[in-house]
Amino acid sequence: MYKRSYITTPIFYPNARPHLGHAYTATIADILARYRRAVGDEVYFLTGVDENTEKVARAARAAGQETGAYLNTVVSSFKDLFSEKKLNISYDQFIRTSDEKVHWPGAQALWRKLVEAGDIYPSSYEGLYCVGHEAFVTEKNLVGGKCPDHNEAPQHLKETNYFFRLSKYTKEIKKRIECAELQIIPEERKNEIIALLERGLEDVSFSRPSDKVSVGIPVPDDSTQKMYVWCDALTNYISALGYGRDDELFRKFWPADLHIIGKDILRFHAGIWPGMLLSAGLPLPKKILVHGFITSGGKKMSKTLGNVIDPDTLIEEYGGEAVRYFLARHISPFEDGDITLTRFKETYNADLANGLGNLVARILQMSSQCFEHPVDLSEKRKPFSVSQYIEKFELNNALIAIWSDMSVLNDFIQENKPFDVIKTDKKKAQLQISYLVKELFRIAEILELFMPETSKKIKEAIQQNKKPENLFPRK
Ligand code: ME8
Repeated sequence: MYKRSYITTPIFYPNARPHLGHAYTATIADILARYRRAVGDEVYFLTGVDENTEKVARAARAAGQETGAYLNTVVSSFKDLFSEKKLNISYDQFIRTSDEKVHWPGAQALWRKLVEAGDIYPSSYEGLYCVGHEAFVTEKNLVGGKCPDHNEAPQHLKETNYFFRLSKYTKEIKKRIECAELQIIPEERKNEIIALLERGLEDVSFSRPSDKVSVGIPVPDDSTQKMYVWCDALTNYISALGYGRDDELFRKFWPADLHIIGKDILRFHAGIWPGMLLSAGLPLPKKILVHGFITSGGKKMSKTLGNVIDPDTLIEEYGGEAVRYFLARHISPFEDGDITLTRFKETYNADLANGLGNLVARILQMSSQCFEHPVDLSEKRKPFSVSQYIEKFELNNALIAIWSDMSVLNDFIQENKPFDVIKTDKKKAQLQISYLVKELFRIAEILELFMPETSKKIKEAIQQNKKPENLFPRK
């Protein structure tokens, strides 16, 4: 059935170059967007960066640069990583929240809606603020006086700002999640947010005094305050579609089918965001897919901890397609997954160099020997055989299924030895080899979601009936 499908990633903090965690979210979002396009949906795929934050301003100061210039450099490195020559992320829009024309009108329009609903009120606040999290924290979140995730003591804040009446929406959000109008995937994450909602959501501070923060969107009608960065950031999902300015895309694509996020930002997306939308009288997103964390050598990979694997290092050595493959196949979308350089190399050699690369070379070698013209591919092919997995977001299982189809072809070659049959019975060899070529073409079509360039090269080689360049040289 024809559908419109709006898919988003979080907007990433450009306070440093992108790391493998960002690459992971963008890659699985891209695979799901390609899948929806392949089944005929009209897709709008959004990604971008979260710029109006103290983290970024601080990083710019540390680099001795002006914030705008610093942002342009880091944002280019995100765009470069997502470009066709690297991860090939097929987004329709890359939003920057510093963009006063694209993003700010939507953020301010939504703010006004919350005010109209009577859900914004001034109050004084005293508490602890962790810049790493860009969120208020409590004593019980700390270990030895420091935030354990960022290894830094929080700031002590005492100020007057605006609050959002989130507590009012606790019941309604819980109801919508329980009846799956807003689906949280997987179940474990749904239970986590339900437990939080059962304890009740508290009102949240939604602005900061302008003189205390160096960046931020001005609160409408009060120049002494700037929006709290999460209030600003969450709005990107609708401002990108033109909410608050030209809302044609908004009317077409909202509500989102799928927000893809990491588990660290679940409460913002399944608590604050639905609260804001309910307050504004807007429909809630349909699904939130919450993935785990990539660890390296068993530890969370984070800019602050310094154990980051730079995706560019892997791409330079193995290519963007291999990185996409590893992330989709070897990191479960629902749990934490570990990566080390050794494991990456082993996988590359086993699955891609010896596996896919070798199979393609063998089949096309035989086909170019046996046929003068390319094999006829016009007959109707089987529908997408991995839909059952992808619909459930089991990208790893989809790839396991494809590799098991490939081993069927390898077994077939092993048993029937078409390369020998050619010498004695050309007709029989042609039947065997055309079966192999057609199956390989079908596999290449499915691989388009995971490794678009490789898929294209395999299909072209089949259509030209010639052995392709070595797709995955052994390392
Ligand atoms: O939280 N493993 O931005 P952020 C897997 N700007 N994924 C990871 C990861 C890891 N080790 N580290 C990060 C923010 N991610 C806010 C979001 S949205 C309105 C605002 C991925 O740069 C994962 O998707 O810290 C996580 O949720 C996101 O990057 C956080 O990126």
